[in-house]
Amino acid sequence: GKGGYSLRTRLDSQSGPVDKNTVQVITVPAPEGSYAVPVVKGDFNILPQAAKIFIAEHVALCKPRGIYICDGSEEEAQELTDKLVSRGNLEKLHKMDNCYLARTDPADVARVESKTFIVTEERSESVPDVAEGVKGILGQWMSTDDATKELAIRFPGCMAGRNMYVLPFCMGPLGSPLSRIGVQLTDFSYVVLSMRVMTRLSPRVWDSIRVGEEFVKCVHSVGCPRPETRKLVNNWPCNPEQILVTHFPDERLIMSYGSGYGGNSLLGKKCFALRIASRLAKEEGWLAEHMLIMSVTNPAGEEKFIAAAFPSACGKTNMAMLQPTLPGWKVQCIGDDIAWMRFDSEGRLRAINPEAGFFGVAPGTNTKTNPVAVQTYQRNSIFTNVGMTDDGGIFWEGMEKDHDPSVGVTTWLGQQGWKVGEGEGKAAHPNSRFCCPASQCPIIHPKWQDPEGVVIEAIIFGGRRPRGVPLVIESLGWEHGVLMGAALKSEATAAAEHRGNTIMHDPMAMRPFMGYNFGHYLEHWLGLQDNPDNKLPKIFHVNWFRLDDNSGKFLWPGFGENIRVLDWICRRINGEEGLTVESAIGLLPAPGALDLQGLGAVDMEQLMSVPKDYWQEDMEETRHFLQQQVGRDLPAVIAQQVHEQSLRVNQITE
Ligand code: TSX
Ligand code: MN
Repeated sequence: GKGGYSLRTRLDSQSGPVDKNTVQVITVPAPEGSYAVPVVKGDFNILPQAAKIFIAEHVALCKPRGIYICDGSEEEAQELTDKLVSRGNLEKLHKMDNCYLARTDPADVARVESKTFIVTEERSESVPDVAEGVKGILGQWMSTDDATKELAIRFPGCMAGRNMYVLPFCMGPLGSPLSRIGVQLTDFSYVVLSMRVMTRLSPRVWDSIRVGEEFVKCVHSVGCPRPETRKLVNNWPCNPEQILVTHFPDERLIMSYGSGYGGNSLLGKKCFALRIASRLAKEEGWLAEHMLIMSVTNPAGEEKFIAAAFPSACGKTNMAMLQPTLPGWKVQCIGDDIAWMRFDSEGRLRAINPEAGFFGVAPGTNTKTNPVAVQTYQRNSIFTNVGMTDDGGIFWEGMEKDHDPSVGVTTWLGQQGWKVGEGEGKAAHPNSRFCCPASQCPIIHPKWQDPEGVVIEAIIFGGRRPRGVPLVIESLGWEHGVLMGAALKSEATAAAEHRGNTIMHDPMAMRPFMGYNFGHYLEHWLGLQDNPDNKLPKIFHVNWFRLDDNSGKFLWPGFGENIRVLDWICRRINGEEGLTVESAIGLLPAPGALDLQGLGAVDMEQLMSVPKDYWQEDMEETRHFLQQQVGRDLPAVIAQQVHEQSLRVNQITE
């Protein structure tokens, strides 16, 4: 294809009907001539031609010893689980119901942003035109030639001695017009089991391909051909020195090598549902966003659907499963990580959750911070890099109050006899995960699989901002709201490669997940207002993390009390008057407009204040950031919004 990563392979169509269930491949030119690889499960012959070609090309490239065509069934999952248990890859958690623990090689514990690339003909398609000498943080581009070279030193023969698993999957409800299909090839059955939780893994996808539906091609290898040259740690196959995650948006292709971990290996999630999908969405006029989707119902029974984008370590999953403290209110969850949204023929913004499970950060999750998640992962779940209690339960940092301290823990590194308060180091890796089916969530919304999606009436951006940023701000309009998203920043997380307590930019919470030039992305968002039929949702910014300037304590109790902010947002959607006061940075709740009944003392004056000196500096920093990182690709409308907000901030009288 167009500048693509092309394999000189084709299916052997001359050899007549294939009666043996094998994948016949001919490499062109043929170093080894024609050969066949046994299909150890499933029937290759009945697959649609486009899938056969994709598989055969990559069989010829990766040289697996067998092909295992997955059907997503329970029996299949049991077979693969048993095999992983017998090899010591998975450990059964006897205290729980059908739950397993995986320990990775400690060198393979997170997404690797530095090895993640978007590959296009032109650099400017993938990343903004940054200022000379500036390192862009909004994604990385690799040329087609370089990518072809890098893949050519990794993929040939990379699955030798291993099975190639073939996963037909759907992102979003099967049959929804908002959904997309993919086929992932992988040589690690842990990935199969995780993809079975996180996506709709179903042979029905073959039928869609047969009638011509486009599918995203996902190729994943841990990069450990047999016989192994590198000694496995924890029996976890990976090749950390050679990790490379490449996306070819023009070809709807993802090639990921060297890592078995989450975002590097479950290609339906970040690679497909965000990076590739954001490109598809741009081409086709929709949105693929790093957002939770929730519904909020007030005591009168009025329901609203909200999407919200938060950088990591802001409690996005907790928010998606919030337990309201105000009587009569109800929150239901549609998704905790990704939203695909499109305006329908009546101009309503329809959203689906493309995923089928939650792949959440474990540490910090407990019966106080997220009782709903705790219930969700009690069965049929896979835990990665958490601690294991001596009675076959799970343990991680933040779970101390849910745990009997006399029970010993085996740490994620396999160290036995670790005890709370005594043990050296941590029980769980800070980026350890639970992976559980969304269907088990006790507050999953009845419409979570509705093919039409749900109607989004508000978009919330949020960050972890210890200083200067009020609890909640409503944007002055769509363009100002897009600026709020573009200027999103948050106190940095320990989960990623970046560390420390600095405030980092994470525009739209999409910094690690942009599939194309962020300037073009902003243009796309702005362009949504050009269709007069579109009912644009209101845009808000929230900050649960502001600290008291004197005591250093959190000014806002957060968690279930956040329903008070959602209540105000719902009333704003209804157009209720008298709820706001104008400020330099947007509309704030008018005194008395937030329902604070039953809350202890909250210093609302400090919580809502807009300090002039802080915001003058912040606007200057934002202007600098956008100029440096988006440069000439920054839409004039956004530059103008920055300019106007700066003028308003300069006029603050304190
Ligand atoms: O998830 C959080 N949310 C959203 C919940 C719906 N967290 C945890 C973030 C880490 C991933 C929060 N932490 C929230 C919040 O609203 N707020 C805070 C800060 C905070 C922490 C503790 C207390 C109050 C605020 N109070 C006590 O510990 C008693
Ligand atoms: Mn996420």
